Amino acid sequence: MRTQIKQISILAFFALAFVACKEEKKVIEEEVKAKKPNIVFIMSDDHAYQAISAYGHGLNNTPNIDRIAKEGAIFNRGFVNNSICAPSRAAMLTGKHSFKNGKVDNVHAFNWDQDNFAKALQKNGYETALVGKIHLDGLPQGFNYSNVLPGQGQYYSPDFIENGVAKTYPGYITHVTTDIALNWLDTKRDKEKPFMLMYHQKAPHRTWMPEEKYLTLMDSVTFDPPANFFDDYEDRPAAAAQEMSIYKDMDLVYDLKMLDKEEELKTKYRGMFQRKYDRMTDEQKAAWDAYYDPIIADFKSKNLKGKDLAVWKYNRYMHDYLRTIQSVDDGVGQVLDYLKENGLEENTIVVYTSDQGFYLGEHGWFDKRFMYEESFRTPILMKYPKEIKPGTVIDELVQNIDFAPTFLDYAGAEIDESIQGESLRKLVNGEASEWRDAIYYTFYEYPAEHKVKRHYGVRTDKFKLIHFYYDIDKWELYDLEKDPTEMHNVYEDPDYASIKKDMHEQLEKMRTKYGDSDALNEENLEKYLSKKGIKKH
Ligand code: SGN
Ligand code: CA
Repeated sequence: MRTQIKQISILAFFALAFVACKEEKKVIEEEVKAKKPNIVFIMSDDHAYQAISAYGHGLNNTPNIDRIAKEGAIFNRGFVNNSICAPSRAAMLTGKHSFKNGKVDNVHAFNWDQDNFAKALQKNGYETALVGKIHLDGLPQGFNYSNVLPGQGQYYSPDFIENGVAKTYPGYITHVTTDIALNWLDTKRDKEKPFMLMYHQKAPHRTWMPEEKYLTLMDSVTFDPPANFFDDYEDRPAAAAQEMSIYKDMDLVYDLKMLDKEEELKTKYRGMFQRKYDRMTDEQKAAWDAYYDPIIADFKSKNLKGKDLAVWKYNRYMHDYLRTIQSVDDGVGQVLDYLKENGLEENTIVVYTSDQGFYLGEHGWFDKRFMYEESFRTPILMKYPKEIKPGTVIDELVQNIDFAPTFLDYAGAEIDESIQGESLRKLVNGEASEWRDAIYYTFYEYPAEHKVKRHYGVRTDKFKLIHFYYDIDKWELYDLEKDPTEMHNVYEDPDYASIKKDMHEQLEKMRTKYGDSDALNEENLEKYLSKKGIKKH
């Protein structure tokens, strides 16, 4: 009898222990589930998707950025709302189009008092930081720590503003930015809280100054310009009026580093480049000169003209542009390694994007601004091991206004009704039952540098309709399947009459949905002209 009782109590003990253990496991699982993910939002400035090897254009090799796509998702149709720096950043922070958040151009101040996703994450228990380029004046709001570039920033001996206090760092900007970000992750944040870090590089923004280590990278490679490099802009007067041509507008000294000691190359922006060069240390200058001086001598001896000069300029541009990206890629590798080595990989969402795309010779251009694909589109790569399957490919139309609601969704925070973007969470998990079929675009910065006229438009899966206005009134329609490089404006083509009608309807639908109008355009124009002191055309 005694032994029986003993046996029963032993059994009961194990049964209870088993239940308790199961309970405990469940609690731990729930805790892990409930644990808010960390967010690392990586952005570079003017990084063309053509210059990320994961996109398969074969121009360069970015193994670390590619890791994000391999371990997570790549978006083939990521777009911006407005292809210029500050307005794109404002749209990402607020989740709203430019005409709603008020930051329509690089000229007007951004209103930091409005809601942004960093503020919302803070309210939801996050520790937040902003490091590097933001290009929105005033002390950033929504961050426990900020260390940002004043305006565009400088490649060498960069100035920063740390929590409102100005400071100059020795070294090369891309590394300085990475070091500040890693230092915050490692020593400055409250490790009890989930974190959100915005790690934003200046590179590869103009004027593409590489770091010493990469001065000779891809030196032996000759790049063939894109097929439409010598575009004649037929039936595209806005494209014809631009001043962002590699051949005509790229400055030999400022952009292409032909700062000859004899001072024979007296270009328009020579002095501006001299000031950037002067920020280097003697060692940096020596390394720089050792690379560029022979190129300068060779260039002068050749006396290139016409198409030969255009192709030479294109190659010089590509070399420097791609070299600055290599340092960005190294920084991404360091941050990914840090997350891995510190057990943060599983619970951290990593996004890589740019504030817009960039022309790498398409239509003969550099810069951005236009609603044509190369600058409208932007790279987006995203990983989150807990939810996103490695090797995910997303072909739906997504836009920079989608980042804010995506981060809030993952963080379990409320997504305010005024936010115009959509969370990408279900789309990227393969759980979205429906998705948008069109996206809207606006651009306002004109009259200005590069002379890209004011325009707005709509893009669907296969077509794009654009309206250029102010000192022009021109509609353009593209069949993106038949004409992916947008060389043929079919707006007046009778074969496209019904598509034209559909696209006008789509455009009106978009403008109604987001709350845009000609009256708002007129208002923004008046403000712009008066701020810049320009007389109305
Ligand atoms: C600067 C550049 C332009 C560039 C704008 C906007 N000129 O003005 O080439 O289009 O920035 O770029 S520079 O001489 O200063 O390099 S943005 O990314 O900030 O919007
Ligand atoms: Ca930019």
